[in-house]
Order: sequence, then structure tokens, then C-alpha cells
Amino acid sequence: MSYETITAEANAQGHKGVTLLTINRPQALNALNSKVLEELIDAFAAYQADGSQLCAILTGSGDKAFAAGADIKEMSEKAAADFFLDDFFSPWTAEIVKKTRKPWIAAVNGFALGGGCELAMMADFIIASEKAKFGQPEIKLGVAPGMGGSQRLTRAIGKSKSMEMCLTGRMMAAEEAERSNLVARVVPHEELLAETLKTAATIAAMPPMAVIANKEMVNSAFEMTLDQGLIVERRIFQILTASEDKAEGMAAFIEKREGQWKGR
Ligand code: CO8
Repeated sequence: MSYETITAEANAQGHKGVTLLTINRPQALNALNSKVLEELIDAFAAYQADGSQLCAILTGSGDKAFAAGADIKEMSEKAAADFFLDDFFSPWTAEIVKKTRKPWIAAVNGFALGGGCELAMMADFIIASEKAKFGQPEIKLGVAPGMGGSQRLTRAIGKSKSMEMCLTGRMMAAEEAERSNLVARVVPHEELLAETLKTAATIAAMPPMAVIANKEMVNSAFEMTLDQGLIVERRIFQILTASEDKAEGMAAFIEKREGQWKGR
């Protein structure tokens, strides 16, 4: 499948099971317009449907930006009624976050601002280059986050820092983002893609049902009470014990060999 504003590569750079998605509007710092959204929805659906792929990476093209936000030029032409009636920004969570059961990593290579920061936070985790910069500068445009920033940033880094960032619009550098638990890891800029591919390949080599189950369990921690989450965890664990890959995984450990996964 070829796209206008993104690229998609299965088994990226020879990494089996790893799909690499790249937002490709470097001249606009990878700003997220309707076409990018439409194409990302399609690419994530294709990734989800492809049984040979088990971990995806989303990054930005060029050296400067992951995504510098929703496309301000496109939004400046819309009236309030358009935003409201189209439920603008709703498909990001509904079509990408909710429908992608397999994991994906945001490899943040530069500016992740506004919708760009919000998109990175939709990923299962973020690996950032030393040059990454995160921010919710919407307040400077007279608006506020609209793709989950006020909610996901607050859950990730806590009220005080999130409030400060949303109210001042300041950018957070990679080192502070790691210290604040916004990102899993910071790596040298030139090594970002190689490191993220390596991490994704590690995940893609795991038993597929266990990968999906682990993602679902961790996400449950954000959706329900501790008691409910613990029940979900136990039930999913119990279901996994019936899988062929559980029998294989435990046998492989005891026999001191690598597991051969069936994905069932
Ligand atoms: N949308 C559209 N185009 C953009 C965007 C964007 N978000 N960000 C950068 N660009 C374009 C610039 O217009 C410029 O294009 P051109 O060469 O045609 O003038 C090109 O990318 C390069 O940008 P700069 O020349 O500005 O590059 P600098 O290195 O000088 O600055 C910055 C980099 C600091 C990242 C700067 O580009 C910037 O501040 N960008 C905007 C960041 C921002 O505010 N993001 C939040 C957007 S709003 C949002 O995501 C949530 C929705 C809010 C609703 C708003 C309703 C009106």
C-alpha cells in the first residue's frame, strides 16, 4: 500500500514482525492533517490485521520533528461548528488506540508538540532521542489540548507538571521527560531508530497471545479500579495457561532451549 503523507514498511529493515510507520511531511514538521489521520488509520488497521506482524513503531521523517502538532493551517479554516459536528480529533483514539490490540512504540525524534505529543502518548510507550522536545502549547493558540493531552499527560507525569506545561506551553526536553516518566528511555539521536527497532524486534519475537494480553493488562490499570484490574489480570493469566505457547514456553525453559511459538 502506498500513501501520500506516511510510509509503512512491514518487516522493517529485515526485522521480522516489526512494522515501521513514518509520518512524512517534513516540510511542515510532520503536522497532523486530515490526510495523515486517514492514512494512519488505514496503516494501523493493516498492521493489526497482518498476523505476521507483532510490534509497530511510529516515528517522524526528517531530523527535526516527530510531529509539531495538529495542522494549524487546516484548523484555522474551520468553524467551531465543524469541530463539534465532526467530533474533531475523536478518530485518533477510537480508530487507532482502541482498535490496535498489538503493541506500538513511538520513536520520538524531535518536536512532539500539541497533537504530536498527544499522538506519542497514545503509543504503548515512548523511546525518545536526546533531541526530543515535548509540549502542549495549544494555550498559545487560544485553545487547549484536544487529542488527550490534558488526560494522558496528567496520568503520565502527574498534576503539577502537567498543569504547568499546559498553562505555560513550555517544552520539556528528553532528559526531563525520562525523569518524569513520560518516556521509557532516551537514546542518542543517531541511534533512535536502531534502538527502537531492536526493542520492537524483542517484542515481536515473544509469544503473540502473551504480547496482546500483557498490553491489555497494563492498559486496564488506567481504565478501572485496583480490584477490577486485579480480576482482569488473573482471568487473562488463567486463559493464557490454556495456550499451546504456555506449554511450549515452560517446556523450553525446562529443556534449556528457545521456545517455538505457535501463536495459539
Ligand atoms: N501546523 C502546520 N504547520 C506547521 C506546524 C503545525 N502545527 N508546525 C510547524 N509548521 C510548519 C511551519 O508553518 C513552517 O512552514 P512554512 O515553511 O511553510 O512556513 C514549517 O512547518 C517549519 O516550521 P518553522 O519555520 O516554524 O520551524 P522552527 O524551527 O522555526 O520552529 C516550532 C519549530 C517551534 C516547532 C514551530 O514550528 C512551532 O511552534 N510550531 C507549532 C507548534 C504548535 O503550536 N503545535 C500545536 C498545534 S495545535 C494542536 O496540536 C492541538 C489542537 C489545537 C486546536 C487549535 C485550533 C485553532
